Amino acid sequence: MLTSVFALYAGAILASAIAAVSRDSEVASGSDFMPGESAAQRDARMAWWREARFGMFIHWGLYALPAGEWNGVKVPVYAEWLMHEAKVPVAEYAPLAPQFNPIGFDADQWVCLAKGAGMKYIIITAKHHDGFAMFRSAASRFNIVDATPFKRDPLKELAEACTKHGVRLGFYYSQNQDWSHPGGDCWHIPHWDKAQDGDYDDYLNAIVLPQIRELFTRYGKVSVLWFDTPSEQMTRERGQRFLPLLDLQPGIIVNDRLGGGFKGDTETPEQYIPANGYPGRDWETCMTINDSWGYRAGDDTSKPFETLLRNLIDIASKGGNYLLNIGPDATGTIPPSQVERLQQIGQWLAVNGEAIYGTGPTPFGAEAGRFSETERDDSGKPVFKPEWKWRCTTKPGELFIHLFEWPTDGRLELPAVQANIFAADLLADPSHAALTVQQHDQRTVISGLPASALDATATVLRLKTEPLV
Ligand code: H79
Repeated sequence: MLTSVFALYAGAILASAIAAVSRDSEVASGSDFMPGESAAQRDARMAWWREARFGMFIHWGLYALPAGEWNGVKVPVYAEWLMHEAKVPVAEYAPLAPQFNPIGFDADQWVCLAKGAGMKYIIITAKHHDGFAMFRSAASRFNIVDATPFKRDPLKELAEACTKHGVRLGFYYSQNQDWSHPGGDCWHIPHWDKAQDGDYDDYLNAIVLPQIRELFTRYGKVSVLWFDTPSEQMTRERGQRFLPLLDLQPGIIVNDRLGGGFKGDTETPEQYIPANGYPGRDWETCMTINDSWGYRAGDDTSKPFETLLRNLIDIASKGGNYLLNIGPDATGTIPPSQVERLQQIGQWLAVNGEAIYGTGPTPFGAEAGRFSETERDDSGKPVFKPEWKWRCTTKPGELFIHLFEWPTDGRLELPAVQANIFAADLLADPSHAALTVQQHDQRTVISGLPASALDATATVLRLKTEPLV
């Protein structure tokens, strides 16, 4: 039965909700990127990230120009994969650079959009798989300052705007794949252009390591380094060459995609929310708003606000972060439907943010859904069927119940809470009128709720608790 199986001692859970993330024995020590780091040092380093819960991913590069179409042929889905999918020769892709002049780019506006959306950090593609650097680089002339009429360094401008507005900045850097520099990896297919032939170590030594050094020394504080798509070539030994660079950015958080068996600081489920999160690990789901990371012409399939907000809440209730992507176009304009979605999320967070930021996972669990007994996915595992009635996030002494469905009779039943609930109200109620709570062995009953939801998408019920004595 839901209540008896999943109701835990809420007092203890609440007190330890955030700390519990790092208690698992596997990560009781520091990061494998930072030998010698203690568990306490790791907790201190991860503290802002665990508080943040919501970040902005930005995929922006030369691929915004073709925007998913090459020689009249639309390539499937991910516009930033165009060069790979259409097998564009290096000498045909490079001439995009002199056409790239995103004069509409406004770092302040982007950072303010993120901030207004309630996002606490930004991760932008410094270099994606196409090999083009969106920053000044002495390691390769294939960069936005040297190869475009724009000549400005958008990462520099973003770094300054982030400092000004109090938003953290991190860099995505494609360390393994590079389709333009000799020796870079081309992801499971043979090189389609002789110009790509070269030595992988030379590529790492001449392009990757110097460019990461540039990113770590010219832009002030870098809060996150986001690697992507390692292949077998990124051995342990090669991965280890990156480690000394991390010393240039004390406190940096690094994801789990360097390769070479390094686990890094964060799990990075892409385009999905894990059924039960990753108990004992920090994690971040990255997702597109529409169907492509990089700008794709005509893709106005932005997910409904309801879906995006539920994802944020679902992720927080499982102890993770939501890294939600925007794909600005080649003029530096963010697609209007993406701006609109972010503003909607920001409006909700302005009222309900305390139920997201710095919260720990649910002490219940069954409310998230269940694994199908009949349906299996491609790898033979049972399919997880989410349920969308409610979710729970926690803080010491508080339970936040995010209600997606509103009870018609003013009365809500929840599983039993093994702590004394001494107050209940709704975050969206300006008067914070007290609701009535009855606690039973198997369930909790809240009554006196308004006839209709205060927020059509998610109304948050706050329960204040103290441990049972
Ligand atoms: O940067 C974003 C993606 O470009 C990159 N990671 C995020 C954050 C990424 N997503 N998936 N992959 C890398 C793995 C590769 C998927 C592929 Fe395909 C499947 C490559 C070729 C087939 C997707 C579909 C891309 C092109 C067609």
